[in-house]
Amino acid sequence: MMLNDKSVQETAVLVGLNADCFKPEETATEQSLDELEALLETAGGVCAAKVLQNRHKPDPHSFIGEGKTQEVKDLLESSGATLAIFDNDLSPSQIRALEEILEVTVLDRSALILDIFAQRAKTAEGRLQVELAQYQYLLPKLSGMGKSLSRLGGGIGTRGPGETKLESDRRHIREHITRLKAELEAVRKVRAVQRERRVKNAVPVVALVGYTNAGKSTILNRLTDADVPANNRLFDTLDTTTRRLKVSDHLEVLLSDTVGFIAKLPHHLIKAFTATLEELQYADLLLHVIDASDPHREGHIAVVESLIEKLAKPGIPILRCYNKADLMEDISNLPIGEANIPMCARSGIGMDELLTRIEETLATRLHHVIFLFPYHEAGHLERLHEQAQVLRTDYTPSGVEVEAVCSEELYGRLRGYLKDAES
Ligand SMILES: Nc1nc2c(ncn2[C@@H]2O[C@H](COP(=O)(O)OP(=O)(O)OP(=O)(O)O)[C@@H](O)[C@H]2O)c(=O)[nH]1
Ligand SMILES: [Mg+2]
Repeated sequence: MMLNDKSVQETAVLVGLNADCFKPEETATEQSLDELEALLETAGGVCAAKVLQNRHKPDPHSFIGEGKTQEVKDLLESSGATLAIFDNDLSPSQIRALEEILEVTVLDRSALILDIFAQRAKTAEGRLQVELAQYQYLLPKLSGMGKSLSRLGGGIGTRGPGETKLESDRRHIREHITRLKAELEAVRKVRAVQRERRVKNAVPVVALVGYTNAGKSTILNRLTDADVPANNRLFDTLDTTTRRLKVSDHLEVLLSDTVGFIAKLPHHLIKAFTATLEELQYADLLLHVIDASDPHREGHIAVVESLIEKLAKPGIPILRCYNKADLMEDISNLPIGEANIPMCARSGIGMDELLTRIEETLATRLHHVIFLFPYHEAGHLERLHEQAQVLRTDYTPSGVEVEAVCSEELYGRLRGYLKDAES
């Protein structure tokens, strides 16, 4: 057991402003403060107190108002907390003003999420994306930075670009951003080549999407031998993992796990993670994984759906996986309907149903057929191998018989060769 575990944990007071003039995604609520606490714990910190202030509009100087700032200051002093984390996005001048009054480091939700991503990023691509997001977040704030930049040592909000890097001038950071973008572009090119190969092989892509901690990685592990870590914490997965999945005897797909979503995801992160999230653009089917037992389920569904709308192909079919049904006392209030599947990924309940639904959904876009090509037209075989899934090839006296799963388009072009075309 680690003795000093507690001593390295940073304590923070969490603050949120609920202002009438804010848009819903800008405002803080009790629920978003609870989520901020979960984010803080994920980052390795401890919450000393949560303060929610209601105002008509933000105070031009102290954001939450003089009286409330004093209350936060008292809480900081009595608890010995060294951080004040705001649920709302703060401007550089707001951060500077608040740090002057509160005399501790002030962070906002975006900085905290970026910090978690910096801790979690494992692959080269993930690290590049997080670093890019951090620099893009920092750049406009640079001139206004007070304490946050001068903090020594590690701790929440300081991971990622190192202290010395932060002190260098804006031009240096701009150059660095350009370099990171170029490196990411190179990564994207490699992906594009891989994707082209997949398109040629006509393997449909199914992507798991959903709120963080909903159970996406658990489902991928259940269905394939991916062995992706699936822990009970936010943003466990940052990198896309793709595995082949045999859905049925005649359908194979690629199943991808993706980064989880959360309310108020910093737009720098979404932008920086385009390479990873691009996976959604090319998917043929989305599995929206939902923690059915979460009291804020409907809010989470709305957040994910609005991000799907931004990031995925319009009109893409979506199956909703109501996961963690085992944690619900009463599952009768789950929506019923073909696109909704109750399940418990941890024990495997509902997985067969999921496979059936995947097949049914994709089947309307795919044709499972048997062609018979006369030997002098066997050239079509090559095209089938390139653009469809060939399941069986038999050389019979009347020609080459090919059993395949192919797209609507290819089906249209080759339907004249269907074995049972007459019947
Ligand atoms: N009770 C219960 N727990 C589950 C179920 N499915 C997953 N979990 C747990 O929920 C937690 C999160 O699961 P993950 O699969 O890591 O979730 P994720 O959506 O990949 O999360 P991120 O990668 O962090 O976005 C883990 O502790 C899982 O064991 C389920 O059906 N029932
Ligand atoms: Mg995961």
